[in-house]
Amino acid sequence: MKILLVSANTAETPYPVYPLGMGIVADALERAGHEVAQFDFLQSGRSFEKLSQALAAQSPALVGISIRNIDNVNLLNEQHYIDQVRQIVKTVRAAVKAPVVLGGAGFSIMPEAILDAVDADHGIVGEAEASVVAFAASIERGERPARCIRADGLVDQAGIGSARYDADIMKFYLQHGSMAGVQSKRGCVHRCVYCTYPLLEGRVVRPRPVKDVADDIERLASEHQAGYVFFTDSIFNDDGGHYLDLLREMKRRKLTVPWTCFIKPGNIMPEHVLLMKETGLKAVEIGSDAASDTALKGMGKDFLFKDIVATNDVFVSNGVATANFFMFGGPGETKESVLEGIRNIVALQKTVSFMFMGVRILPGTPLEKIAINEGVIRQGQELLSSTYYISPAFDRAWLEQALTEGFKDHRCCFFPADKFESATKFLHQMGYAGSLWQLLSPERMRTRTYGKQ
Ligand code: B12
Repeated sequence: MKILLVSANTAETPYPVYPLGMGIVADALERAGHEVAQFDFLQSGRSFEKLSQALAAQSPALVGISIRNIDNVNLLNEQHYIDQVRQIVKTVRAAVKAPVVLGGAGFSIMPEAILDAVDADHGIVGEAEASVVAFAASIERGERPARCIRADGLVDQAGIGSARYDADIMKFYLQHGSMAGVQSKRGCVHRCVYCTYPLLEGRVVRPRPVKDVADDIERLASEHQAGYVFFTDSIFNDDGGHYLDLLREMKRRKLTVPWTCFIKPGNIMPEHVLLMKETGLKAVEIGSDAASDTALKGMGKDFLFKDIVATNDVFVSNGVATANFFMFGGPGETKESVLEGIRNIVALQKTVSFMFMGVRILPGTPLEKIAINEGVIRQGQELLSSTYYISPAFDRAWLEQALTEGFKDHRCCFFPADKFESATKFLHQMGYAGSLWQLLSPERMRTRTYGKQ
């Protein structure tokens, strides 16, 4: 059967991101014998006309739309992406009779609301390697599957797909500052109150076979000339240490393509950093998330601010660039903890810090319950239009003022977090890859940590 997959994501902040989920779905469907074409709406220049042309050229019997982002989770500069998906669905309907199925991380967070908002026929919640194949078979048999499909369970670790990286789409992303995405595991065991990762990926860590992951990296380097890899795992340094097995395999194969990842503060030893560096690590994004012990506790974190300091130090002292990301205004946050957090961040050595104000409330998270209990939202309130939690201990204006004042004289502290990105858009268009925050602190970067593709 002919299937057209469309990546609807057009977000360019902090940089355009290769549509990895669509690539994995494409691979699963092709292996099942379907003829699959991939269309990237950002690469097309957000052109509905080009989409209509692709539909006319392929005449698909099924159209799948990948929805990665609902919004940009930035209260101070809100961007919403679902209206654009509705336009994409409308364009598909005008061109072909094929049923439209939705999927993707953004979709899976609030499937029913998005199905209604964009008027699609079906949606598949969660990881789709197996479920999309069963769904396509059912469409091919002329059946009418359920509107919203939830897989019975998670795919096993060997079943986590490798993406069919499309050469033209990859070229576009590499030329526009993206890194090539590779996923090495799924699952999150932590209980951060605001986070959807356990809902999307399950609560048990499922590492992919290290051979498969290393093969992906080799393929990206040799076939796509990828000069920088991003491990898209929600946390790279899992507590079980599976990431060390992958690093050993990369070392055995002498893989040294520059790479970066998300790190959770807490369990990193100098020997781990050295192994990471030997395999190409250049920079890490530390998921610090809150800046005082009070705020960390309120966010459900199992580490303290001293662990953030130690993790930052172990990378920096070994020549790896770091960025830290913080949210202010979460549950339990007080005026005192905000001011303490600002002092803590300013004192954090040799790093770049990005600050967000307010915490996006997403369905199914503990934060949704907290917000209902505190009267911030109503039971059953729709959350598609972005809704943020700000601690009742202060008002929004006070928090914005405190953060603006607190960080205004600090070159490496960015509030709002996207302040830095307008400056880097130009560099991304020139083909410089990744989160260019490393450029900010050249004296901290003895090694070159970014590269023109
Ligand atoms: C890694 C990551 C990043 C990295 C990406 C690096 C890179 N080079 O790829 C960085 C740090 C850059 C980033 C940035 C942002 N991110 Co982010 N990111 C993630 C994360 C952790 C993993 C995404 C990923 O690649 N997963 C691996 C792929 C394979 O999985 P997948 O896409 O979900 O695909 C599977 C299924 O969804 C499904 N599927 C996918 N497509 C389709 C299509 C069809 C038809 C079907 C049936 C199924 C299907 O099948 C796939 C295989 O099983 C997710 C959270 C998560 N755990 O998913 C957030 C997440 C996607 N990000 C999110 C957001 C908001 C952002 C930002 C807007 C934040 C910001 N303000 O900067 C930006 C946007 C960037 C951009 N240009 O789009 C949100 C989106 C939800 C929302 N609120 O809108 C998520 C879900 C996190 C969250 N808050 O809950 N992100």
